[in-house]
Amino acid sequence: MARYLTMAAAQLGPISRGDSKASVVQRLIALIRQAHERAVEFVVFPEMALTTFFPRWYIDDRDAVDAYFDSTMPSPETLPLFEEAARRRVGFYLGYCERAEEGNRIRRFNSSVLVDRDGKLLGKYRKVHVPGASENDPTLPLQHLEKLYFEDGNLGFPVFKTASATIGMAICNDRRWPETYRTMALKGAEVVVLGYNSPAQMPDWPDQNALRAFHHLVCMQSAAYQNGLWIVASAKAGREDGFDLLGHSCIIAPSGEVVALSSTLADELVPYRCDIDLAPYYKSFHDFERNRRPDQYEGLLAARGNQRSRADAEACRRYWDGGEPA
Ligand code: CDT
Repeated sequence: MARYLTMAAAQLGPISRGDSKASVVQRLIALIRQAHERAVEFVVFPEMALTTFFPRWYIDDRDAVDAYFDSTMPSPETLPLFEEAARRRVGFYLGYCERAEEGNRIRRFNSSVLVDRDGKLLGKYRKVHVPGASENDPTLPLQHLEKLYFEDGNLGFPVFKTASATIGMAICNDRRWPETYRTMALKGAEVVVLGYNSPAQMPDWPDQNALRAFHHLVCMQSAAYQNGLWIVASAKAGREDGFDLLGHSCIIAPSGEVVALSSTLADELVPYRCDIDLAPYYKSFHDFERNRRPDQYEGLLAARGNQRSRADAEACRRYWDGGEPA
């Protein structure tokens, strides 16, 4: 019997710096209600779905930045979202900023959670490919200081077997890396869900501006086909605190085709009834077990590139310990 799962990207328009988390949660709840009305069973919210994308600024006030983070999920502010989603039987992926106590110290990650249709937390993911810089450079028209505020994710790429499909998570920049998808596909993922905050323009690399949407789609379309995956990708979109974010929230089939695409830069539900069995169908075409040649892939797991630079790690620790900026 065919397995169908109706999923939706739950795109968000801009969230400004002054917006409370409680007000954003009301927008998320509105999207959950719409999903329920349209028979959607699982929605994907963006990366850092509760706040503005603050890494675009160097912010000296650490307490103000810390207020963007949550130590528990559900947190007091997001509990109404979890309750409403469970009442409506809509599962979800939610990106948020995680404050965790580990090894006797506080650590901060760019994270996401997967929640089933009963409101039960299935698992957590911490962004592996943290992009940008750790040094404040006020001369730049647009900064991207994720490496200052977040440590690298340390949970790998877990996948979660649900009643409808095996699902893995990624966050924004992870979608540009083939290793993200292949790691999860080898663990049996049939669906990869991800949220993003991607600048619509690159002021210091303007010849890329016209290609922003193309690059966003091309990496996911090829990954979906090469790994036999459904991909649901959800944007924080539109002009946020004076900076433009890419829209193009989408659902991509294991054939590589874009089967649903957002048409606005605002809060928008982008649903599609997905035939999950297309995933094993495309996987059987590639037949990893028979045709992969790991003996010929020397270097793929070499240490090169997989160590966060000492300077980035120190800048992040110094920032949160309250020392002078780099
Ligand atoms: N949020 C996020 O990961 N954004 C990155 C931009 C990196 S530009 C230094 C992205 O891949 O869209």
